[in-house]
Amino acid sequence: MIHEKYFELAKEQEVYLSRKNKKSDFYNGIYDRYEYPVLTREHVPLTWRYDLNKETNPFFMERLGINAVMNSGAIYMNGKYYLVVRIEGNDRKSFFGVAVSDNGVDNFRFADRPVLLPDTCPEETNVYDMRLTRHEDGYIYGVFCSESKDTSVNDLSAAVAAAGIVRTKDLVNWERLDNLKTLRSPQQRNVCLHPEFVDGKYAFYTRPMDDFIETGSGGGIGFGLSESIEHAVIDEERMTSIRRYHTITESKNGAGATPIKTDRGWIHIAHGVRNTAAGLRYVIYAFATALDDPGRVIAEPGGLLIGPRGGERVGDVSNVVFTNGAIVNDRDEVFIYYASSDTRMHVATTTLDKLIDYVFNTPADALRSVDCVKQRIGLIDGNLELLGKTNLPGLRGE
Ligand code: BGC
Ligand code: BMA
Repeated sequence: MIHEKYFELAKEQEVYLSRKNKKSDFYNGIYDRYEYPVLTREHVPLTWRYDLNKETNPFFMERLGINAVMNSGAIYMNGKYYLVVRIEGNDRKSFFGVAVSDNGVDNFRFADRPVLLPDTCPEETNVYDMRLTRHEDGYIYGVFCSESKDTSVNDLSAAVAAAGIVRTKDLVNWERLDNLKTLRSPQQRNVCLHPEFVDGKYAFYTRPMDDFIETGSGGGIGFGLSESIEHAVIDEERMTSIRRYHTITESKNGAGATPIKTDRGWIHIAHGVRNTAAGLRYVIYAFATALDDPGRVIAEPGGLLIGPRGGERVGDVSNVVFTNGAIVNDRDEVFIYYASSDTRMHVATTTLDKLIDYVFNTPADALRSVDCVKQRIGLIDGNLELLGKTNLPGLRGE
């Protein structure tokens, strides 16, 4: 017999899922933010969490709770917006779930069941953060972090991060391929497959790391080619967007959404990390690479594109925004899906024109305070001239 509480919760959940989202009053001219998150743990079907049977679950308890919903890959298919999101159980293990919406900003619904990846990697403990790439070879690829225990050292928390690769045509049937091998980097996280062949090869954005947390000598987001996708191997990784002292990428950076092709270049929406007394702070930034060489940076606006604001700052891993998926729809509208504080998913929307303008016309980081002030005074002087004033009111020395 179905527990009566189920019907009550199902009704409440339906109200929550069908709530209309609206743009918030945040303004920067670059993108819009939204009032509500697009996916939270409350979106996860009740059937994934509760045993509905009154005989076996008389108190209607969550038997397998969900802790968080975050860091999703994204793809536009048949006019709909699909997210392959990282779902973290109360047991700290993550897995992937597919959710779909008609408009990309609300009413996301999960498929009946989460994704069950082929179990080809017995040592793998956790999987997360899938980047989806519609490749010109005809497949949709998912590249994700595959984490295993590092048994070579006597440290319970030591782990190894590698890039797992799956492919699908329908987001239902998934074929698992070999993990990516990078011959010169012991660990990899935040790997993303480029949508097109480069010199006839599969091209990956990588994030070379010396160990599980520290990128060490890894200087930033790498780029490397592989002959095969079934047994992907990268020998040399060259650097694209690099980490720099006293910028938003000082501690780490990594590829985010699959690059977006535009007339001016490939636009990348990535993440940068700096260390603070309150722990690592993750923000989202953007850069562009050349159409004829997607590993070469041709524009990099200074500073962050999206930083954690208000309630976004609070969660399991506070002070984090993180993206691994964006969608451009058939009207050239852009949907940047990002998670806040490893807890919930949001969307920021813009257009391709605005994104191009942002990436190519925002000044680069001048790297030193004095040069940054000069940059800003240049902006102010232009404005004052336009306004017909030569100095600020009250400071004219009159
Ligand atoms: C967590 C990730 C995190 C990584 C590095 C993993 O165990 O699941 O969310 O990014 O550690 O801190
Ligand atoms: C990482 C990522 C994410 C996560 C972030 C903050 O290194 O791979 O999974 O959002 O840390 O915890």
